[in-house]
Amino acid sequence: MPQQLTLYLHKISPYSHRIELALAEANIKYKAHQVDLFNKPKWFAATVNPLGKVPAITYGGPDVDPAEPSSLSFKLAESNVILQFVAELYPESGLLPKDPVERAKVLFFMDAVDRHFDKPGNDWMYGRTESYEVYLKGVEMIQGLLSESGEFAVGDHYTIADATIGPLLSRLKITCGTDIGVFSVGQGTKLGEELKAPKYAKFMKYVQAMLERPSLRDTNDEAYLAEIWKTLIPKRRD
Ligand SMILES: N[C@@H](CCC(=O)N[C@@H](CS)C(=O)NCC(=O)O)C(=O)O
Repeated sequence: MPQQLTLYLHKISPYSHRIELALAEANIKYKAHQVDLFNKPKWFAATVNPLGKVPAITYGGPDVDPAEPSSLSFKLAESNVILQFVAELYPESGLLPKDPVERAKVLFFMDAVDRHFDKPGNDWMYGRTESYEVYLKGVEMIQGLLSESGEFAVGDHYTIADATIGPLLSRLKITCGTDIGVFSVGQGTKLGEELKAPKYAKFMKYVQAMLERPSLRDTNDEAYLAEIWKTLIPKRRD
């Protein structure tokens, strides 16, 4: 009997979305519990993740109401750490290859996504950097790491490397399509146009392949995200 697995998440969180994707791709049964990040219940930091952030999971212990987590379950946070844990729990899922070199490629890709794609993307979107140049450099780096066919991040099937970047790709699409961000008007749209250059063709083909996968397609509420971004992301001052 597999042990209980509960995922604490929020719809706005790309890091939560990473775990949803991996669990869906591996067809793993779990309970999902939305944590209201705008009015966080006290029990969440007290009993699940002291940092109060999602995603977090509980694993094992008795099968309880997620709002009353058991002290007997294992608690884990940090999306990439959770992804690796889930992949190790279900080795037959292929989410993390057995071969040490392929495995290292997956872990390296995940690290590169956080350092060179997610961070500069957020810095630009929230007005901490003036231009999207560093973000575009990140796109080039990620493109260089993609598997030869460009269908998957690593090798010839879905791994946790794809789950790490998937939610960020759907959010990139929203930024380019809606121009929402703390940047000069038109910069989001301009980035979208730049990404159509042949130079980024392999990356864009990969983006398309990921967006079309049922795991992402069925959990991707672009309209909701765009609406909530409009209320949460301040407009540029000039
Ligand atoms: N590095 C963490 C980031 C998690 C994170 O920042 N989660 C945000 C939502 S996207 C959160 O829970 N924020 C609530 C808060 O900080 O109070 C991960 O990869 O899991």
